[in-house]
Amino acid sequence: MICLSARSKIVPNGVKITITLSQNSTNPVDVFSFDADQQSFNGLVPVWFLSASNLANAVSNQITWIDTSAGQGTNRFYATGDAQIDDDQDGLADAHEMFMHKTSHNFFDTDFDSISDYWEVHNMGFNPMDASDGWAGSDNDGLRNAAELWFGTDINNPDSDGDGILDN
Ligand SMILES: [Ca+2]
Ligand SMILES: [Ca+2]
Ligand SMILES: [Ca+2]
Ligand SMILES: [Ca+2]
Repeated sequence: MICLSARSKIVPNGVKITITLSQNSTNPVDVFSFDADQQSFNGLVPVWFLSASNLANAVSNQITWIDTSAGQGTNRFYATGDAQIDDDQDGLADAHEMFMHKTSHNFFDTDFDSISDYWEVHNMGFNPMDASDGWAGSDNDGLRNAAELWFGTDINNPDSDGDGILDN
């Protein structure tokens, strides 16, 4: 695990985030934020937003970024994460899984519906924490959505190749 530490400071045009990396890391960094209604911190429970991505670690081991969208009167929390570490190699960085998708960074298919977390999030618009979308058959051709992906057929077309025979 790469060690990161960050501190924030209010500057005239927003909030300046200064991230310090461990000496041996050259990986880019993502910044996540969460706006709380009250001044309470709910940790990883809420969905955090990706505020900045792939901030480059240039010469020193410090990265700075200014959040110009930080408004007065909001309680905005920040977190930083390594943009490349991906323990389960599903294509989603550990930090994205933890802060944004709430999926496991140890299982590439957190809900066990046979569709990887990455594919659910980026290609399908499915819920990576709910297996019912992968198991469903959207077009009633007798094939579950996960099987259609496996065979390369269309989940929304019962006869993907138009040969008059259903995909199953
Ligand atoms: Ca992952
Ligand atoms: Ca899945
Ligand atoms: Ca799913
Ligand atoms: Ca189909």
